[in-house]
Amino acid sequence: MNAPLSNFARSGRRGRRPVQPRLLRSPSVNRYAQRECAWLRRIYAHLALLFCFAARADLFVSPTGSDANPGSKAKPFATLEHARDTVRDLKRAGKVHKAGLTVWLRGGDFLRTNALELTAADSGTLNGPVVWRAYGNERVRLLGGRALKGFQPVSDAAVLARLDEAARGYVRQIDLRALGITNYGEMKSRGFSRPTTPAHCELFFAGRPMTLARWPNEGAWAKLAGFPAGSGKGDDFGSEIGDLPGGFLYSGERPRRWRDTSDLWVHGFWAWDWANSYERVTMLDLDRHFIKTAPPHGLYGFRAGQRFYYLNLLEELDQPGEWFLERRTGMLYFWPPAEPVGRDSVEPISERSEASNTSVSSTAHNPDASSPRAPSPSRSKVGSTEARPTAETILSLLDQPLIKLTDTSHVIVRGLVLEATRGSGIEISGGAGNRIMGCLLRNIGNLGVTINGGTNHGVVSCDVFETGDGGVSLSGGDRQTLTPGGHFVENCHFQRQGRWSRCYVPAVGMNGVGLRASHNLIHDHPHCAILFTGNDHLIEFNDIHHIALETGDVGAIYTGRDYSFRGNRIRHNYIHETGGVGMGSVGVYMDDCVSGTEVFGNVFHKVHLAMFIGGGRDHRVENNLFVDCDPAVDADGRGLDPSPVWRDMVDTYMRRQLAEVPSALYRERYPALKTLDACYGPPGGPAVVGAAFKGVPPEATSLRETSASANGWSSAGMASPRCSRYGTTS
Ligand SMILES: [Ca+2]
Repeated sequence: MNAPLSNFARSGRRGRRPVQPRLLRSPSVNRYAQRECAWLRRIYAHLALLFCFAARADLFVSPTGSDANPGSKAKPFATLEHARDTVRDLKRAGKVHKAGLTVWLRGGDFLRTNALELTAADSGTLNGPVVWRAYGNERVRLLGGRALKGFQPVSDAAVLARLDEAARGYVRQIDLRALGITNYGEMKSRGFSRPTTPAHCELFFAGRPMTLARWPNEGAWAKLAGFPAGSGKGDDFGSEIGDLPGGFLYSGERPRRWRDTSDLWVHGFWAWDWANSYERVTMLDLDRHFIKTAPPHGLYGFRAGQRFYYLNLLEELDQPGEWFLERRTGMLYFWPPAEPVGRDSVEPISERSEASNTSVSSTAHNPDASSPRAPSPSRSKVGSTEARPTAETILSLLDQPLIKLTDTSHVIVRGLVLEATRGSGIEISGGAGNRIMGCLLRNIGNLGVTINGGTNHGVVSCDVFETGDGGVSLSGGDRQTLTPGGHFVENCHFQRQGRWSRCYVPAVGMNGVGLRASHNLIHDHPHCAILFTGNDHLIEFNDIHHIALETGDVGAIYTGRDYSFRGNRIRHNYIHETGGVGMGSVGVYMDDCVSGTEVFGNVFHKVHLAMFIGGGRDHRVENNLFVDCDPAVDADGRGLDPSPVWRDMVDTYMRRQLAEVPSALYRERYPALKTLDACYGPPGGPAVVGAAFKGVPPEATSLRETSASANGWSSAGMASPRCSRYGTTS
């Protein structure tokens, strides 16, 4: 679980060093040098003029500046909004150089109480972007939270009596109301099939999220004892689960310790190891060992033996790193970790750079990764996440994105730290050609970056750590016309996504047409690394490991349930050492009859099931390397299975999905779709329905030129697949 980072995301070529003053030193005394230097001086003079002209419109902002200043380097503005408005004025006055304009952010924290909102009025041009960028190596942070200072020992005897004896000497308290903090956000039911909503306030210490006091402690689970007689229902797979409104039964007497359960929550994988949710407890019956949760309830039910834990309990604040907020009084209780920094705690960018005595060390200073390159396994000394401790304690407050771009084009956000919002780091909707480059986004309530619509936006060389939901979500392109969106995520490092929502909150999510995820390092995820829907996506050269750490029946790269998701390519990825609970994990998971994916040249190492084809057709699985996988490739024929759950899927759901895309265009682009006519009938009818419909066989998948060192490299479950070719094992 704690494997060393390969750090290939950091291993790209280094950016240019800034121009150093030594270039302008006095020339040496020899005549040749004097002539050369006279010539050079003329060049420098021209360059200086050029820089002067180019820099004329550049603006500077500093947390210690003033909006009464002219926005120069010597007299910077104070607020990002004033800089934005000044850029608008310059644009209107035609004073922006054709090569663009840079808003330089000087070092320090910009405390954000609202999103920095950019619109079409703030756009640059293709050759003249508007750049919002950290100055030099200075540490520039857009902070959505507030540093808490002044923790005191707990003195209230009633509170001490509620704390575990072992914790009493260590728990500290701070009065948030006295600090003027009264908006704590709402704890909401989050998880599988729940909407994305801003997080409640969260506590971060030394750059890492702390744990809301829980039982059992992190890494352990309680097991659901069952459900009341009479509340059971079928789970579609032959077993019985308890109806959600009917509540569930627990075992043991731990809840008898709790004095106040008015804001008690439970988090569990209630029926399946891939569907979790947080639920507020509305009834705790100590005698019946019975719990009821608040509506609206989730999708499934309560199954005996499934994992869950209790959270948000003062009495369970019993180890370093746990905290609890008494919302009625605004008193926050916290046991600070004795050793404040874990292995992956990350210092601010500038400190990392200073420590390594180089200006171009981290990804934040190496955003010029515009072309593909081979990953390197070497560990970058300067990119090391073995960080020096800081004891900063931050509570997230902002419930919006830190930066929001709406219909904005050709804006570059570069080299910033975005931290501690309850919402997402950056939201982009509409527009074209924006870049998020070399930023560190961490301790975010929702997602790092969301991109909805528009074209050709890119997230490049960013570190995205500790997000409550996903990492980067790309949505773009048009499935009705198969027009590509062109968004991409490249050379980024993702770790510990899904801190709160756990399932289906991938490091990279792609939805639409023609999107790309390449050269990313993704690890330490409870569920899947890359999840996509739609067409013509490219997923290549990603290094993915230690995913599915808390879930089962999940793929590192995952999609499913649509015969029209075609033209997707999964190439040259390295997927290794994946986790998996219960049913385990899959490397490339083509679920529920999804079809027509190219899986080429990937390396799978120590993945339970490397390549799974769940009933799909027309896949091309070629030239992959499987090492220590069990098995290498598995396929089934669920599209032919007559049981209702599968027959309904292909007869109702898949038929409807096919009807939602233009048939002629799709048949032209993906000719293999025509072979479905034998199952469903041709376009325009007559449709094959009712008893005549016999399901959809898993035909025409190509498996070849594949090497495997595994315990059996191909097996088949359910109805037997009819793959057209099989290679030989080696
Ligand atoms: Ca605890």
